[in-house]
Amino acid sequence: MTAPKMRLMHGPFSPFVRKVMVSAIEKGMLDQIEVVPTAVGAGKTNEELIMINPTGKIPTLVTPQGMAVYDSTVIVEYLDQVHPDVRLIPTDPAQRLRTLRMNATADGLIQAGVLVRTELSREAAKQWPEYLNQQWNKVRHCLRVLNEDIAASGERITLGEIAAAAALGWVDVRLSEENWRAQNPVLGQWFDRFAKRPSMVQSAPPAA
Ligand SMILES: N[C@@H](CCC(=O)N[C@@H](CS)C(=O)NCC(=O)O)C(=O)O
Repeated sequence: MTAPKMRLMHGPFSPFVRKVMVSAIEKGMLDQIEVVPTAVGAGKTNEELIMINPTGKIPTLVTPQGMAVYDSTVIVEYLDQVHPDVRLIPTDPAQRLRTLRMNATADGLIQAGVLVRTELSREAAKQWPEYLNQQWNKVRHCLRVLNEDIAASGERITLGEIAAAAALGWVDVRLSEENWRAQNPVLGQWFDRFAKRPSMVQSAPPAA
């Protein structure tokens, strides 16, 4: 009998889902996960999802024992617990802190970027320029810090690098007007290499 799988509530365009997918592939765990296409969208509650994850967001992972695990960072922590041989969140305190901080910077980049896109989607007269400017500043400072972190990082792949790559993949598609490589050349070169990894290629969003 085959072992029951984890179920991953998934959307192909979500950078947070991509973090989990890249992590699962890097850990060799993809065959333990059933991908469940899950619709989430502005202004519409997914009633089934919100019953198991009160934030109503993807990714959400349901363990074989039936526990809902969220958000993306906690899911990767769970994957590390299930398969500790290839850890993506190190146990060494200094490395762990560095990894989790980088992960937070990458998540913050996406969050500020989403607010930029939301603001830009309003008609021009209804936009709040100071707010837009504030969010663009966050995007640019997150990129600056990721550039510094990558310049200082070794060869090891952790959740920090995976989160950065998922965020940069999203920036390239959703904030394509931002020429971030010019300001952050180390990060740009690193990402262009990292994006060729099978885990990144396999988890790439479909072409629009
Ligand atoms: N902190 C969460 C963020 C997840 C997130 O924002 N997911 C988006 C898709 S990219 C979502 O589900 N949005 C639907 C909503 O907010 O209602 C994580 O790391 O998993």
